[in-house]
Amino acid sequence: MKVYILGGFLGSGKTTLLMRMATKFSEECKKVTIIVNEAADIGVDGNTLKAEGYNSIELPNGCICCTLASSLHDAMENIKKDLDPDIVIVEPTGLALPDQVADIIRPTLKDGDSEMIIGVTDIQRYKDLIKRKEEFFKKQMNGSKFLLINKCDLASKEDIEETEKYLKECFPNKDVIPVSVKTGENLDTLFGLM
Ligand SMILES: Nc1nc2c(ncn2[C@@H]2O[C@H](COP(=O)(O)OP(=O)(O)O)[C@@H](O)[C@H]2O)c(=O)[nH]1
Ligand SMILES: [Mg+2]
Repeated sequence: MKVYILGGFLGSGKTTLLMRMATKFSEECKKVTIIVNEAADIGVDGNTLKAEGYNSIELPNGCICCTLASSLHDAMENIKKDLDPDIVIVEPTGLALPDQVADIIRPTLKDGDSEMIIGVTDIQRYKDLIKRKEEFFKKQMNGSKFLLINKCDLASKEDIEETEKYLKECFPNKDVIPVSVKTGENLDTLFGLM
């Protein structure tokens, strides 16, 4: 079982990426389970995911990295026991710290299971949100295996390069991948790293 945790601000593209990933894994005949913690987020909810045919678990009214930690832990144990999927995709809220989510999930994993955090940044909000909330942003991206610069379909080449440079300075050891999870641009590179 592989667990993917999607980290990033509200609106950065986590749900859109989640749907891309779920589609890709399903096409490979892998069994996918999804955990969403929408709280106040708008996007895909548990009912929509069920309608699409995915096993999904919704943990609303709190944050899975803090107040709902035990719910997340229990949900993971039940998923393992009852469904035993190949893939679990977890979308926390935009305020969650993904490495805390990973810390909660890790003790529920068995031999051969693994978890990976994928950091999603929104290039359109790089100049305002990311810069203004730099400290939180860095904490949020800290545990990621690699970083996506999302919504590149909306940005100029110069803006992409500037954002890439900034992220590489902040996180010298991480791959930084410009993508558009909406148009599918460069998603093959991303899937190659997963
Ligand atoms: N143009 C463009 N829009 C995107 C992209 N990814 C997400 N969006 C849009 O951004 C909004 C927020 O996306 P969502 O996946 O819900 O973000 P979340 O809050 O992180 O789950 C939606 O209207 C998406 O259609 C992208 O790569 N390009
Ligand atoms: Mg969402």
